[in-house]
Amino acid sequence: MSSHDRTLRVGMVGYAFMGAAHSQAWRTVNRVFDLPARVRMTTVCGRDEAKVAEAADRLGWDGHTTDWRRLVESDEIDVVDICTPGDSHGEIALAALAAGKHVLCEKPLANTVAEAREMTAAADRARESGVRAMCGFNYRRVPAVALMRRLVADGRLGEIRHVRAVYLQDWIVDPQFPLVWRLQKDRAGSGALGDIGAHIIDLTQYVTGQLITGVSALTETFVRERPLPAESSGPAAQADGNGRATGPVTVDDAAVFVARLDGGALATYEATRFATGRKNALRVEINGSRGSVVFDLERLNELEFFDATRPAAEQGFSRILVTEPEHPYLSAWWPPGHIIGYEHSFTHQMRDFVEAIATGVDPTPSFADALQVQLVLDAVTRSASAAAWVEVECKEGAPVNASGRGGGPA
Ligand code: SOE
Repeated sequence: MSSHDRTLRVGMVGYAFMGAAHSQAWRTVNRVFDLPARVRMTTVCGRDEAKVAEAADRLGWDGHTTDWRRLVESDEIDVVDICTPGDSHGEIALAALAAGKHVLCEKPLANTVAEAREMTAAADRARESGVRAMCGFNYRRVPAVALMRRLVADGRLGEIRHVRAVYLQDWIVDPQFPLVWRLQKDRAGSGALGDIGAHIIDLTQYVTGQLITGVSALTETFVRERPLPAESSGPAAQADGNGRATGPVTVDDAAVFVARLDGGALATYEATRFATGRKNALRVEINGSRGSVVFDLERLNELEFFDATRPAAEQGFSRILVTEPEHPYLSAWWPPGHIIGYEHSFTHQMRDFVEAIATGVDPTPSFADALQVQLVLDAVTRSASAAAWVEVECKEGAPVNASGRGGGPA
């Protein structure tokens, strides 16, 4: 927190898609929500001087730098927002926490469990001096997801029996799509699994309050060689039929897995970048003994609810329009029926982060929550390569189902 007023001076590292989404949220958060602190978009950081200078101007940052270490060490920065590929999350977060900066880190937290553990331990140490850390699982902050979680918590679905989650994209179906960083293991850690699978792992654990205890998984890489990006300094290039330099895809294009949750539910997950025609299709369905609920990101202002306690002749999935002011965040926006969008989840994320910092409480999802997701990602990867059921270690090191519930194949 700056010395002279309740201002949080933010430094953001990375300015591509997530950097742009975060910038929109930083620009908006104090204009929509009445918060105990104001953010100042102080510095954006990127490797290319000309490009980051242009991004600073376009995205609304006061200044720019090409040196993230200088940003992290600066006395003019209170918060570090990490919007870079996963291979730099660890070193930036560790340096920022050691420098006493609050940290928001994009998901997944890291590329490996070891890094995620180190980051979580550093966040735990930093918390003792009032430093806060959060991981950017933004879909938790869609009001319809909050309603979904409340219906489960209030017992309206009864005993949770099934969780069914998909996250479907198709942006790399064309084999000529270049070998960008998201397709390289050393940069991204994994492919669809960590990028979009992480979201449905976090979301289902968040909504149900249950943890994944074990998985059985398949992964596939459908296109194994791609043209190098124009400015690539990437992996050893070969030449394709047209003489263009190509490189190996080293991550999964798709991951599908079944899982047990520690409350006894069975779950199925599908994360793919090859669902032709599906652009950003996240859907979660939960079936319980007293009802079911469905969230679909393409209709993010709505929730489908089936109440099995109603008279049979009146039963059916009802469509709840989640725009009333009693739902989280919505009283700050527009009157009922005036819907919100994808970008609002990031503004809600910044709202909660700023309030947590200003009031001295821990924001969620914490790095420990994100470590739990990382442990599931790791279990899925190990299961797929071993063609076997793999128990998920919990963040404290014991298997999640040490509680005796859930567990491997019946
Ligand atoms: C992948 O293309 C991606 O940008 C993810 O990285 C984001 O987390 C997701 O919200 C949208 O899709």
